[in-house]
Amino acid sequence: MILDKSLIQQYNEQLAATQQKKFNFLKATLQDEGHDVTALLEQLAAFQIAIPSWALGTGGTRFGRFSGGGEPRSLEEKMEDVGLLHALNQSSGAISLHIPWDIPQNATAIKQLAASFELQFDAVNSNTFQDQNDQNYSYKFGSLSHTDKQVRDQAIAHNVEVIKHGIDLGSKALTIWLSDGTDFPGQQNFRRSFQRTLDSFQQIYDALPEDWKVFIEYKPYEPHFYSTVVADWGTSLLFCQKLGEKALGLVDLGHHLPNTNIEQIVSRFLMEGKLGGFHFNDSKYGDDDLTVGAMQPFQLFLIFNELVEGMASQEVQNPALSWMIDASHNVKDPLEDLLQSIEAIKIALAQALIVDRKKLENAQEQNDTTTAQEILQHAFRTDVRPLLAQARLESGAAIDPLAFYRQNKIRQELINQRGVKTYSTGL
Ligand code: RM4
Ligand code: MN
Ligand code: MN
Repeated sequence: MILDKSLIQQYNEQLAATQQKKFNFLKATLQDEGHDVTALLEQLAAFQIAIPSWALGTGGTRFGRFSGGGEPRSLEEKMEDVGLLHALNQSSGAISLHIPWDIPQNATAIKQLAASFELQFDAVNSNTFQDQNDQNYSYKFGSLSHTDKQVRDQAIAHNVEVIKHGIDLGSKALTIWLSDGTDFPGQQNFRRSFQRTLDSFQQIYDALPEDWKVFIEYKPYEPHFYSTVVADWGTSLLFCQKLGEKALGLVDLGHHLPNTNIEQIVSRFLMEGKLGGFHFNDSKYGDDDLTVGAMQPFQLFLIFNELVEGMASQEVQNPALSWMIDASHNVKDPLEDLLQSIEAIKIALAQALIVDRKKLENAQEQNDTTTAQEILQHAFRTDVRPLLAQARLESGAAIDPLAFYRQNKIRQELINQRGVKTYSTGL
């Protein structure tokens, strides 16, 4: 479905007066506090978050899947959905493909289609956590870490193939989430499986074009329940340090054990110049893949606080980061969920941008814990939503994308076009 942009304009006109009132109040408050509101608006408008091609359909659990209707049936329709999101919020100008779930059959045509929606191709993702019908060897006992060289070679070849697809589309990074691990104590020798994985990573690394990066994503458990080869940020960092400068760590917010201090991990990665990017989602227990900000918005803010501080610091030399949502839903409309996630990310970014850095540093030097806490909480408790709405208004997006989506019955329209019983590739 291609959105008629004049509809957005008409819609914004209805909301313009209320938006103006709210924005003027916030603008005056922020200016009093010494912020450059124009610069803030620019930073917010420029911030783009990639949408994964597997988040546009209803996600399943291992117990079942309930399609919401009107799901995209092909890569082209998935791109159409991302284009729709981008038209609504001007903040999701990139798509991240998972291979082989979404293999572009005709790269030139797909690139043209992407350009028509003003979309770029973000990192490409490999998949050696499932067996495909046409493969020779099974990944049941691992892929890049497998004891059998033939299995490892097959998994390496798949990653090289994914890089090739990425090159054709103009991607600049490969994300490897390696599901390899064990379910029972004694099943594998930890040291040897690390060494085998390092050797496999090295071969993939060697196949990267000059201007590419590889992101090594970590995850403590699932699908395996005793050990995971790339279990945590320390292991990811270790691999990256051994591989070289193109290898960077990837933080998926759901890939931590409960109560982990993720913001400190972010700071450590940045300190070493080894942070590649994020997979945003939220969780209460594990890799729940819930809507960003649905459970722990304060944690999200604290993560952005580290990012904003770190990226601006002279002491930090880290390449530009890659931002992506990695969530999948079985009860919500995926497009509504993505709109909410993007909003939550941008709220956290805006709040982190208005932290009084000088005062905070001063409080830290003085060991004034109370003031330090007050400064962070003041930013976190500021309602920055009118700022986000203003950035959208000024970039031609909808003031309130979710309300627009509902008002224009977009899901119903997608169902009319695609049918009720449609299923996207993905989990
Ligand atoms: C994993 C991990 C990967 C994602 C798959 C679908 O848990 O988060 O990034 O590609 O799920
Ligand atoms: Mn992920
Ligand atoms: Mn995950």
